[in-house]
Amino acid sequence: MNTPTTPAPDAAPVRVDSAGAVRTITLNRPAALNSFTGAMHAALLAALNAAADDAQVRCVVVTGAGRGFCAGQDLGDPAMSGDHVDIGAVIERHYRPLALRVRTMPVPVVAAVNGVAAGAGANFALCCDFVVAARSASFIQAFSKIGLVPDCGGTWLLPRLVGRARALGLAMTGEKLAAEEAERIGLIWKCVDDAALHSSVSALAERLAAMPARALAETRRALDAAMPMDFGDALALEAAAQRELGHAHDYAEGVAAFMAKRAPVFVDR
Ligand code: T3D
Repeated sequence: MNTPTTPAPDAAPVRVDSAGAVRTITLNRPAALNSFTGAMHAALLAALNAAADDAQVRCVVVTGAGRGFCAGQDLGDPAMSGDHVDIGAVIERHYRPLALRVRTMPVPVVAAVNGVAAGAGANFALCCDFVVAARSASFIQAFSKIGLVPDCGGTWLLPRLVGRARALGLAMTGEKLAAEEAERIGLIWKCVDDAALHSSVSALAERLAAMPARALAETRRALDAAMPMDFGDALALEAAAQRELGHAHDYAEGVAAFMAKRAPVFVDR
């Protein structure tokens, strides 16, 4: 049973719920497919920061209220769109901090994509460590249709996830990609039946929450850092990471639990 940790009215742009060590953040502007306004950005970043700062939280899930996950920028928000708005400043103020926050969380982040994810909404999901999508969900790099380039990390993420040809194809055409196809080409972790989304994500989040969070965050950091490196530098990076983790509680606990044939209790973040 989820326990609300933020007594937010329904109109709040994000809802925050906790169940054990799993913190769920729900984008909550369903009438506009949870598209980003300045207020939603502020609330989302605050919720992510709060989860990062709370030692009890060991996995974060982000999802959308209603039939969509997130349709990207709210194109009707006068504060963030329109003729006289410096879009570069909007990206610097909102999307860059959001993407960096997700990619540096001390715990794993799972996107539960319940419906369409378009524009920055799609790339916000792809910033997460795991994307589990309902079969009826879809991913749209909608930027080209309004004369923009992929943002919220899309230019970096897409070619790394699916290769240059598919990245360019998706970004230039803005075609809708079904969740099943997104899984097939390696854009996302899993596509599941709509009715199974909640239970699949809960099971994954609980499993991740029981794992050594610090090692998982280091794994993300090391994989991302190794991408532009040559093999030798990546080996050195691995040695440095193992050196650090080898002094941490969770390594001792993991080995002790293995030897004693008991379940480990990981606490590091
Ligand atoms: O400042 C900047 O602009 C820079 C930042 C850029 C980052 C970006 O994300 S750029 C990309 C912005 N997003 C889009 O271009 C996507 C626009 N939306 C769509 O193409 C479609 O809505 C979808 C393909 C996502 C879903 O289509 P469908 O047919 O399922 O739903 P719908 O009827 O189009 O939308 C439902 C409602 O949500 C509708 O409102 P209404 O008519 O019922 O009152 C629609 O206007 C609203 N909505 C959907 N997307 C947005 C939106 N309202 C504002 N902004 C949106 N992005």
